[in-house]
Amino acid sequence: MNVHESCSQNIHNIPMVMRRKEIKDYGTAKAIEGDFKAGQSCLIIEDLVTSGTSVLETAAPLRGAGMKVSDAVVLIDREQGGRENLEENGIKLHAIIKLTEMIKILREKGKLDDEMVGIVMKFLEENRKVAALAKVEKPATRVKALSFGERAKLSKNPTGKKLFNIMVEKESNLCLAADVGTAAELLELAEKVGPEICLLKTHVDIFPDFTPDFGSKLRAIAEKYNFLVFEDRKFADIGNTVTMQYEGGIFHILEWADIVNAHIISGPGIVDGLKLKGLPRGRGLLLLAEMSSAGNLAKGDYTSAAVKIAEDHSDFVIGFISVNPASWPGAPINPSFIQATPGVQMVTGGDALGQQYNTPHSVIYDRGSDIIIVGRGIIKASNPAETAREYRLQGWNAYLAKCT
Ligand code: 5BU
Repeated sequence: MNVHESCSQNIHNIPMVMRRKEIKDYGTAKAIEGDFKAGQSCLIIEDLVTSGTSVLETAAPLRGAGMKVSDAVVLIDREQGGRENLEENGIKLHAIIKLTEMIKILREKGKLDDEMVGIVMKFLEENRKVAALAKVEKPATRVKALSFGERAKLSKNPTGKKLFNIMVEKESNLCLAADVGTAAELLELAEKVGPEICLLKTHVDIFPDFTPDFGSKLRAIAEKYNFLVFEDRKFADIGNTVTMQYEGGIFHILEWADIVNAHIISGPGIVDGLKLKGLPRGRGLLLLAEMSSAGNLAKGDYTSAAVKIAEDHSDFVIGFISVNPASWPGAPINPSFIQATPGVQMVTGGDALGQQYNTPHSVIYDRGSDIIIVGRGIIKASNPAETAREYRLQGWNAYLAKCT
């Protein structure tokens, strides 16, 4: 159940709209039935909220149509992170009753025994999906961000343009970091998650079962679901060497990856080298301006140097791997560049080897990025496709909030 509003007259004469659930492409006005104008406020009504995904799914097309969404009323709050996730996306949750309150009442009335109360409470505790609130300085005044559609026109590179356009078409700024154990698993995962993503990121050198037809198989899936392929190769050598690494070896990355990335540690010659091979094929390059791992050295002057090199090669460089582009000197950076950020999960934190995580909303809204790159948050989930949808909605809502 989503927005439970009908277009018909109601007794209080409050105008109502309804989201058509069956329309997938809710970029079109038809996704919302009813009489409304951009700028009007819309209250979302739901029966129950769990992680908040369903409310966000409703908020996205409403906000996309220019309506303000700041509140949602639900009958039951299952207390599994919905309140916090919605709050992070600018929506205040008003619940008639919380699940724990219901359980308490049912216990008092003798409808539940202690054992069942224990089971339910344990389940709730173990299934809480709370996105911790962003701990980033928020700018005092915020300039309305340009839309991806407007930015597509500014990009000088065909792959950059295409990526912006795919994001608009699919309402997705989600990149899947498909770091699974085998190439076969990756292809299977791409089929499942394909509808939710604008970009699929590979580390092709981790696959024991790589075969020369891997690239064409992945590209066929990418075409079917309209996403681009990004090999996270992180080239770092001199220009001459990277031309060979890009084109040759076992992997022939140039053949199948729309996008690759490079460190700038070796200077601008690396971009010249990659461009020599990539530009005639219409490929694009992301420069590593920042990294997500603790103690990394990509900051300050290094980040500024990456921006300068990108400006000098804006026909081939489509943007950056970044963590907090809103904090860079001269921010906001030239909007033709795409910012893609790894280190994203629903909960802030990290792993045992230095990875650091921020939430989708924090990355897109507070830190000024465009694309969330999510790996283990999706691939380790029990249902990767469903989880990818949740990330897509969180990422997209944060983008919409920036544009209004
Ligand atoms: P994770 O499972 O969501 O932590 O995966 C993150 C992915 O992004 C993984 O493939 C990394 O190699 C990649 N990554 C990163 O985590 N941090 C960086 O600064 C860069 C890439 Br660049």
